[in-house]
Amino acid sequence: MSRIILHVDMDSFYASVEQRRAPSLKGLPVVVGSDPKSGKGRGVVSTCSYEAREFGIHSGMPISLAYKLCPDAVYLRVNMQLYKEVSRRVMEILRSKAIRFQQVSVDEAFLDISEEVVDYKGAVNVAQEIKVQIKEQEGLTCSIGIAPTRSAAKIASDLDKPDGLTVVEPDRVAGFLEPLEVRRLQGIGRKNEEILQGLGIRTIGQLARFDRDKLVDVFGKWGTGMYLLAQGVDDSEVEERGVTRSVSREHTFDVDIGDSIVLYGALDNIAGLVHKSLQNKGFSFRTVSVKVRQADFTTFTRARTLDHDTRDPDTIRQVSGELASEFFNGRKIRLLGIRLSNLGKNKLRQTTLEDFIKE
Ligand code: TTP
Ligand code: MG
Repeated sequence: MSRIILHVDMDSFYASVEQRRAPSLKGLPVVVGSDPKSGKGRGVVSTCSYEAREFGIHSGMPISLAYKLCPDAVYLRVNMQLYKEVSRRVMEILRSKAIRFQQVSVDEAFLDISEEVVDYKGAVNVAQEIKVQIKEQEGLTCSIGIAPTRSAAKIASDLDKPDGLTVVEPDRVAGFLEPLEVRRLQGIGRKNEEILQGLGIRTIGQLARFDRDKLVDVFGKWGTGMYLLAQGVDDSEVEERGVTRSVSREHTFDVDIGDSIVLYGALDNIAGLVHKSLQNKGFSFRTVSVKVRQADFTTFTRARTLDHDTRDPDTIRQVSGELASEFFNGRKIRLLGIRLSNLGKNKLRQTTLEDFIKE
């Protein structure tokens, strides 16, 4: 089942906070960073207002160059304590909207609202609510991307800044990514971009259609990673760090496998591994999901929720086997995975005989 993920990113964050604090700065080019020292400063620009961006100024640029481009801009030192306070309040608003929430920097966060809304229309309502609340409470604007994956949502939030809202419905992900430059994919920086250009790849669509094995030759494991991202495949989850919401294990076969006996055996192994990490963390579970990626990278997940909490390894084996069985039909499979979720919060557990044997 496809997910609904929001990526929220504040617009010109430090500069907007400064403009909010001193309304006389509204509409002016504001540069936040180190002291320009009349053009002799040696530090960099942290960020700048959209008015300053019109002069070509941007984050990371030497402050001396910014000064050359626009000496009349308002230059302010970084007031981290202030930005952190505002950030904390903004994140509180966001956290209240989703069970699955993850702050990834001072001004951005992911929300997986698959459980809070039923469709993308509902998601747009949530996004608009977020915008209104942040505007009313903090006087700031943000840009939001909505998509079925984290990586597409992040790219989407950046496309229509400031105060943007970009929605990418599940059946539109590939088409959405297709014309964009590869640089927009996370993990593809200037260096990788150059290498890809050498291969004749400029857009994400071109990358998605390129030969995967050749990418692996050039980039190693990351070749497969970027290939999948370009297809719009990204199953990374929105998870607050430090909070365990699920335990999972997966395995990619060295060669694609069609033999169901071998596949059931592999699934049993994975079940054993995932059970071990469940034990280490002291959780029980209620939901078992399996992930099956076929040789052509088509990926399926199937899940079943039990009517009771359990820690039983045989239940993991049995349920995952049943869930995966529809895919063990001779078709070649590249990857298998098992995830346990709906974890029991009570870490105190009954010791079973099996625990003595294993520990
Ligand atoms: P960003 O979200 O990358 O930038 P931004 O919010 O200023 O502008 P945009 O509207 O394009 O999102 O970063 C958030 C804050 O992090 C930014 O306000 C300042 C800080 N920052 C730095 O200090 N140095 C940097 O190089 C970058 C990119 C950001
Ligand atoms: Mg930002």
